Parts: sequence; structure tokens; C-alpha cells
Amino acid sequence: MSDIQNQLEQLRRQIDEHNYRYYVEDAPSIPDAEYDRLLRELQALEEAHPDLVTPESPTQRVGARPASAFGEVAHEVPMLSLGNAMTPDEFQAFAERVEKGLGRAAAWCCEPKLDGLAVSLLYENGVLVRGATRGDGSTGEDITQNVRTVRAIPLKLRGDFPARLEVRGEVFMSKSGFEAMNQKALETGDKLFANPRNAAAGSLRQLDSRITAKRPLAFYAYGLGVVEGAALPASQFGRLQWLKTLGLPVSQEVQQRTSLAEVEAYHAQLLAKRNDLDFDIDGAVIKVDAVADQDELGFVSRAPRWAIAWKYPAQEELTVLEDVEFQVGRTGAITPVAKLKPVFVGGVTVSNATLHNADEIARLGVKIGDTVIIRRAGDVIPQVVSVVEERRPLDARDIQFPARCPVCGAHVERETLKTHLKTRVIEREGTAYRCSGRLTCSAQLKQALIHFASRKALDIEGLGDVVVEKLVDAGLVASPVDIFTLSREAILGLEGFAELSTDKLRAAILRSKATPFARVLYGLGIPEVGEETAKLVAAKMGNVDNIRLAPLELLTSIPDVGREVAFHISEFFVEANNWRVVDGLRSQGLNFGEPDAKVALAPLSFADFINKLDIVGVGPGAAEKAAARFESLEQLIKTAEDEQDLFNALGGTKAAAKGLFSFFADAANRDHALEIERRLLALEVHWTSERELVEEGGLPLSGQTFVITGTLSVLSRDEAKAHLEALGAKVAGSVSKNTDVLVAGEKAGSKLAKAESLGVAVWDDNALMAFLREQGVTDAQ
Ligand code: D41
Repeated sequence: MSDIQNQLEQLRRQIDEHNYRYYVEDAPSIPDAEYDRLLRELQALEEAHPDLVTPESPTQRVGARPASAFGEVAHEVPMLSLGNAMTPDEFQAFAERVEKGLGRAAAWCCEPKLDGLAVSLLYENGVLVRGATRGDGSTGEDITQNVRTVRAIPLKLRGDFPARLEVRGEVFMSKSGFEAMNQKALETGDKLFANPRNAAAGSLRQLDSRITAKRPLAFYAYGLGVVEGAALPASQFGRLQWLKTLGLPVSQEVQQRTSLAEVEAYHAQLLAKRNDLDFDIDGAVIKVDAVADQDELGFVSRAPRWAIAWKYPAQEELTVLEDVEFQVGRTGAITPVAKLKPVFVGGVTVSNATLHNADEIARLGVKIGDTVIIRRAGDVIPQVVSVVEERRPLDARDIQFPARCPVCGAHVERETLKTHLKTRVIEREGTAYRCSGRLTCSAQLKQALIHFASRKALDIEGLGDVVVEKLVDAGLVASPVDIFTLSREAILGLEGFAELSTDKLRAAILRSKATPFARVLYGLGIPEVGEETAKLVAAKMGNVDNIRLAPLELLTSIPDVGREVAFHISEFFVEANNWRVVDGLRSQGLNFGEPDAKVALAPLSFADFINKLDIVGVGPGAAEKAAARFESLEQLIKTAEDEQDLFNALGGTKAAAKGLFSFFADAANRDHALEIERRLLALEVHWTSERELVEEGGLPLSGQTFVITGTLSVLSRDEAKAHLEALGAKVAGSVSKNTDVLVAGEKAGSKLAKAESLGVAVWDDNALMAFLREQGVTDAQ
């Protein structure tokens, strides 16, 4: 056999194998771009040696074997394929052919090229009767049951539909749907899909349509097949608009353009939008808009002369993993970074990709020397998607996690993951490895300082990564506090600093002392506390002392703060080192909130508190009941000494009594609960029932019952009620012999009459205001 023949054989075998994996197994082992290249290579070779073309060559057919279990569908009108343009020149050549063919300039319909699966949908008398894959263009598979589960596909048409209508379009999976599905698969241990396209294909080719139904599939129409009983609009764009009136989805990105310059602008603008779209596209499809012009141009083999797919750079490519390096992040996490043979992907040359953590390496089964698929979508960090195992070299090496930090040499520990139950924390092994060196590890220190000085935190201009690096390496800064005591000489001594730049940096550092509390808090770099969370925590807690004092149970009352975040906040301030930094910064004049700020959160209800203790058998309902029965935590603890007493007091709920009894039998739990209570009292966010008890007799209106009626002049009735209650009064809705005072405003009616008949004291508006003023209520002026 000749060399050429050998080469042809090998290419064909490779392509057939990939075809099988792609179409039959839905598990491609190479990216589309690589497949396309193989096919083009084969095409070129065959064109140069036409005598060596065989009927079985992959170039001699489109598509591949249908999975046998689906029925076959013959397309009444063939589903054409699309030619590709990879470069502006190739597109230009296409456009020139078109305009030459027509003898004039054309108008264009521009569409995103969805990266999904082409399907045909047949509607008879407005009812969806059949769905089919494109297959090889003349025969596809019957996937009616599956397309019926796609919610974007109407089962019945609306509006003025024709007797028969075949719609063609693309079934795809949104990026958000894909992420959510993979996230779930990760939790349940199910198979992960490499990308939305494979996920859509895998879902649509499910023999069990109940599985398809669970997948977040979508659909956009792009064309027509058979149509009977309708006068169609004369343009592609018009036809798509018409399909919309029938209830069929069409992408919003479809647009008409009247010149080639505009088409080029469309292509560029769509590319710029690519990452913001919630669906993957691999190019734009540019079509001659007027159907009469399309007919005039006709077809070559099975592709129209009037349309082309103008592709974008592939987002997935093949390359070789040459090595793995380990980086240390702000929280000490050791991140493996793939060192790649440089490859052009997603529009840029990539030589690094993240491998996330040890679990990810295990999941991928990747070794050094492997050929891997890299994906880079937009600004996202390039990812290693999968390994092409059949290309593994014999000398491939396992990836070893270092036992010591590559920066500071401290030992590396596997992170412990904490599940935050209400009072307990359950620990298990996590996926990340961390350097145990904390701020003594210069890598972690540098990251912490860079974050501290960054724009959204202290915003110290001129203190970026390069300068931080120099300061740390020179031993001038070992904690954020040191930034504020840097001398002029010290900065001047650094390489690259002159008088002017030194003064500028010092001025920026000085200015940063006025940073609002929320941003200082954010700058501390508490895990899981982003900019927005920091804002909320600062606003609700008022100052850093309140935050430190706040029990977890209170922190979780802040909007957006869950147990996890609350735990990180608590843990951060418990750490003596961190508190020392806070204290140091505070003495440098940084803003840690108003010294006597009050917590701006509603007091916890007693029931809420009991519920948050996470006692077995005590849910929100039982907590409500217990809160209603017991006036105070002390009383509850006291009664809980005897399970029977508790059971009686709760009116016979066994599970709750048992739970409360065993919980409070433990001294640690009693102390914990009392400690929370003590802290809530100190922060003045203690539940009200307890406060009433504590203050009984001490308040001016304790034990008195008020009723308010009529219209008051200065305060609303609700405000008056709040003031009276704050002074210890009970405010009731109706007058009885137990009423002590009726406050009667304008237009007081039957209540006033009743009070007078019962001999109840009546205050008018003025009397109420005078009393409130006397009690020091300020807004009663
Ligand atoms: O979004 C797409 N993937 C898309 C595919 C589109 N917007 N338009 C298309 N138009 C055609 C013609 C011009 C042949 C009616 C297509 C395809 N074809 C197509 N999809 C798969 C093979 C061909």
C-alpha cells in the first residue's frame, strides 16, 4: 500500500471512530474543531487523489448511524447542510459569489448559529404530530416522544396556522440549565456532561422520554420544510416573524441587514455578546433574505448557495498537559494549575488552565503527558474538560499533591468541611488542600494585602500586586496594619520608587483611612463575605464590636447571611490574630463603625430563639408552643429539669418534651443558650416577652391596659400604640371593665360611649401627647 493510501485509511478509521462516539454514544472524545480538521484533511487528500475515494469514506455521507431503537423518518423536503466560513476572507468569497450570481447586492437575514441539534417538527391542523432529527438530511430518527417534552416546543399552534407545517430549528440546552443540571449530577454522583451541546444531544436521544422531560431543553426555529395551505412571507426574516405568530420561538438575535458592511458588524457584535447569551453559539448563520433570490441561487450538492455558517473561534481545543504547578491563594488553598502546550482557543492563546483541586484531578483521571480538551468560554478561566485516553503516552505521570507549601514550606493540610447545624458543626474531609502557614506564608499574606488594598475595599491607589510583592519581600509589611506605619524612607528605598511616587502612595494610604466601615469589613477578607454581604452586615450591626459580640443566631437574622457565612464571621473574630489586626487598624484610625451604634435588627422572638437552638423534636411549631408557655429561658431551663413537668407544661407533646429535656440536661447546652441570651441582651435585641418580665413594675405603664380610638392629630394610632407598649402598657382593641385608659381622638364613636358608661378614664389627644413628652418620647413634640 502506498503512503497516501495508508494515510487515507488511518484518517477514515479515526473519523469513523469519532463518528460512532459522537452520534451513537453521545460521548465524543475530541472537540468538534479537531473533528472538523480531520474531515477537512481527508477531504483535501481525497481531492488531490480522486481515484482513491471509496464509497465508504466518511466524506461520502453526512451524519452517521442512527441509534437502532428509534423509528426512521424520511424528510419530505431534504434538510440541507450549511457551508462554513472560518475567516473574514472566506465569508467575503461567499458574499461575492452570491452577489455575482444575482447580479446585484442582496439583503441579508442574520441569525446566531445555535450549538444544538437540528430537528424537524411537523404540525398537522395545528397539532404537533411528529418530531425528527436531521439525521443525514434525507432520513432522520423519530423523536416525537422526546420533543413533546421540550416546553419551548408548542404542542398546538396558535393564530392562523396552515393545514400542514414543518418547522425546522435547533434544540439546545441553555447555559444556566446546563450548569444547574451538572451541579445536581455532581451532588447525586451522576454522569457529568462536558458541555451544553452534548447534554442536549444526550437528552434528545434518550429512549426513555421521561428522562428527556427532566432536562432543561429549549428550542429556536430557523426555517421551514413542507408547508401546505398558507401564503408565506417573501423573506426569511418575514417567515421567522410569521412563525412567532404561530407560537414558535425565534431567537431575539435574528436581524435583517441591508449591506455587507452591516453583516460584518452583526457578526462582530454577536461575537462580543457571545458570553452574555444564555446559550452556546458557534457562529452566525448569514442567509440571503429574499426567498426569490434564494431560489435563483439554488444549491450545490446538499448545501444552499444562499446561506453560510460564519464561525467563531472554537471554544474547545486539544493540547498536551506538560506539567502541573501549585499556587497558593488568599485563603491558603493550594490550587493545581495545568501547564499546557500553548493552544489557540476561544480567540486567545492559552497555556494555563485551572485544575481546581485534587477531586477534580481524580474525576478527570488526568496525568502529566496526557492530551486534554481545553475549553475557554469568554473571560472564564480556561478549563480542562476531559482527557483523550487513547492518546496517553507510555511515560505519563501521576499528579502528586505537594506535602509542603511550595511558597513557605509549611505543611499542607486537607481542608475540613463544616456542615452548620444550628448548634453543632459536623466536620468532614473537604476537597481542598491548604497551606497551614496563614499570614506567615508570604503567598497568603500577599493575596490578603492585595485584597485589602483593592478598589472595592480600601482602594489604595498604587498598592497593587507588584508593590505588595516588593513590600512583603523586603520584610516591610507583615500585616495590613503595617501599611499605615510605613515610613517615607522605607518606601523610597524600594526599587521603582522616587520622591513623587512615594508621596503619592503615602497620600493614598492616608486617604484610605476614611474608607466607610462596610468596605473595611469587606477588605478583611472574611471567607464568604463579599462586598454586598459586608454592606448588609455593617448596616445591620453598626460596628465591629457588635459583630464580635453577636451570636450566630443573630447574624443569621441579617438578610443574605446563612449559617455558613455567619459561621465564617464568628470564627474570624474569635481568632486572636485577626482581632489583633482589627485592633491595630482601629488604632490607626480606620473606620470600624460608630462606637455606640445599635444593632438595627428586630429583636429575636423567644420562639425564634428556641427554634434556632436546633433541638431534636422541636420544630417551629413546638418552639412557638414552648415560647407561649414559658416566660423566660430561665423558666424553661428550670422546668426542663423534670421531663414530666415539661411534658405537662407543653400540653402533651412528647417529642418536644423529650428533645428539650435531653438538650437542657447537658450543661454545655444550658451555658450555650444562656450565653446567647446574655449577648442578645447586651446588644438589645432580646425577645420582648423576656424583656417585659425583666422590666415588670419598672415601666411606667406596666400592668395597664389602654385602648386607642378615633383620629389622633400628631401620631398615627400605630405609633401611639408602639409608644405606649414601649412604656409597658398593653394596648387592647376593645373597651371593657379591665380597660384603664381610653385614648380618644377626633371622631371617636361607640368606644368613647362605652368607656364613659363603664367609668373608664378618657384621654384626649393633648393629654396623650403631654404624657408621652413627660416620659421623654422625643417624636411627641
Ligand atoms: O442555528 C442554527 N444552528 C442554524 C442551523 C440556523 N440558524 N440556520 C440554519 N439554516 C439552515 C438552512 C439554511 C440550510 C435552512 C441551520 C441549518 N440549516 C442547519 N443546521 C444543521 C444543519 C443545517
